[in-house]
Amino acid sequence: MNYESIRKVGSAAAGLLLVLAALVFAAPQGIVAQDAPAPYAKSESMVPMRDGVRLFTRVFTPTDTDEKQAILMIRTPYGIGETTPEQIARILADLVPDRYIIVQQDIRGRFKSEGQFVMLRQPRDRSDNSAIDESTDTYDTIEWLLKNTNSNGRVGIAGTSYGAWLAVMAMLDPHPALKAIVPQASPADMWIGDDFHHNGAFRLSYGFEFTYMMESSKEMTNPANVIDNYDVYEWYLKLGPLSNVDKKYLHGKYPTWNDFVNHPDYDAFWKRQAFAPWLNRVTVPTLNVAGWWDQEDFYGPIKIYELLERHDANNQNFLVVGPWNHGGWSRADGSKLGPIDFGSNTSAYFRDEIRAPFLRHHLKGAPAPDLAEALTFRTGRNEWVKHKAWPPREAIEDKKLYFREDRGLSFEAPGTSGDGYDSYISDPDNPVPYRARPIPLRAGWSTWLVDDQRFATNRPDVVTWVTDPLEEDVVISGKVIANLFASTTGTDSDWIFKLIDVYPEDYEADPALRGYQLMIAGDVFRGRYRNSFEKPEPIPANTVQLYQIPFPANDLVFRKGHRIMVQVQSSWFPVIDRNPQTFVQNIFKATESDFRTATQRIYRSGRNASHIAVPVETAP
Ligand code: PG9
Repeated sequence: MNYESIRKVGSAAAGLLLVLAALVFAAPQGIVAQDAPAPYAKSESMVPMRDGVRLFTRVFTPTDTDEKQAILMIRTPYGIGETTPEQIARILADLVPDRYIIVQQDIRGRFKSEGQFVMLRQPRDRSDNSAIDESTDTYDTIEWLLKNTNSNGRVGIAGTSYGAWLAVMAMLDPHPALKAIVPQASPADMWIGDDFHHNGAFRLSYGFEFTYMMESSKEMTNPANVIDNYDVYEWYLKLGPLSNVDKKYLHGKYPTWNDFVNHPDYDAFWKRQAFAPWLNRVTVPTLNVAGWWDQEDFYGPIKIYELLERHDANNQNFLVVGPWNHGGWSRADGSKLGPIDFGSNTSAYFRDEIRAPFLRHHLKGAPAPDLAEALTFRTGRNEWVKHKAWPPREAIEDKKLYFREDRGLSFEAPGTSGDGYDSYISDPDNPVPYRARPIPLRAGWSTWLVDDQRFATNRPDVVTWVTDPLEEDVVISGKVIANLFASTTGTDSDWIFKLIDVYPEDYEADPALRGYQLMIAGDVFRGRYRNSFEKPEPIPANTVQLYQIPFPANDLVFRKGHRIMVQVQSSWFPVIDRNPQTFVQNIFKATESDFRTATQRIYRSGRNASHIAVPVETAP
């Protein structure tokens, strides 16, 4: 698909959008092969929507058969480019044998399509008959395709990230011909856990760069136009408070940035954009796909699966989670992510054994594949595990892993008295980088979640607790929740929690991984929202408060001989904006003088025993 033109954008776009939806779904990246002549004829049309706006649409029709075929549709805001039949055949290689009619479309307001683009356009007001949204645009396109192609009357939609979100939107009021969707890493809630915020903390580098890239024009604009430091950490630090973004660069002209500024809290705007209010029935068989190390949208696919599952009386909703980054299921070789080896080609397995049979069944009438309710790749042991339910309910014991004295971590609870704590100073002028510096605009974004955390471990503003080497494997399967009892001398604070798998010093399987600190879960919580996401409150200074950081899902084995580590810190820059550490009503409007150093304490005994709640699988 359009990844050629995205490549031209280069820089952050290439990093942020490496796999971009553009690749949408199969796109085995990294295959450099001579394109063989492909059995597709290509045609392009401006397809009219109900309000008269026309969307640029390309249809690839199989030329080596006269039979009616199913339609596989891909919609994107990233531009469908100049794709040739040969390119589409290469990108969707695993689906070519099934001879789908393949349809690509630029969504409303993007690239060659007419109309106005709205970032994650909210579902329309159904009382207004003239209203449109992505659901109606998909409906109208399907209606046109049924009349203008030699189809068997069945349509599937797949996509990655924004393209996945569009696929989920299509199921809100589905066209009756829509028979299957495969959303891969769809966001579900941009304030709680996907691209733009996590638990109220703003994802600064992503939020700024994505907005600039998408809303400077109808096409993609390179953030390197404005980000001129090699080390983006330095650029964002020099930027100062968020209010400088408009003063220096965006000047109130970027709708998405304006939304960030005008909706700092979890208000009706974010709730209406999220999927929770809308996914109250399963209208179309859905294969939800997520990656354990997805640097953009991991919350989304798990949340969508869970929302649909509440209404899945006919067993049409499935979940697959693999050891992937954002789009990793599309890579030619899914046996590694960064330096971590998974022992088999996990992406090819997913494409060939899960996705293709799922689509073949629903779109071509092939026998139903034996799909597990939830299929997860259990890292550490490197095996696919079939679950009857997600999160799993059988053979699970809820345990607590406690922060202990001497920076220890243990399943043994501390005493019931005392007020032991560990402490650090958080300085907004010297925030903890989220990756080892320098942090270039281009490289490393797509794999930063598997970076070795040793660069952070010895910083004085990062506190680390670690177990002894494990005497036996510890299998964690389900939902992990960090429970931090913490105080600050300030009146607002961020709490970043990381759960880390520490490889043995004498790791023989791969000497390059000796002592490696692999993050297997990490997230931020903005302290002002501890009682309510809707109504932020100052934190009472020097008072212990409980902060809970839930993780969407985990399934892994901490191997015998490894150690389990946790880290807590109060900044993660510039992936997360700096908290002023002084309560202000709207951090997007904070000024330089609001930013203050704070002394943080993490408590670990008595009533304030910080711990992680972990679902541990008991031996079968
Ligand atoms: N993570 C990207 C995105 C999706 C939806 C909204 C904003 C950004 C993407 O890869 O498409």
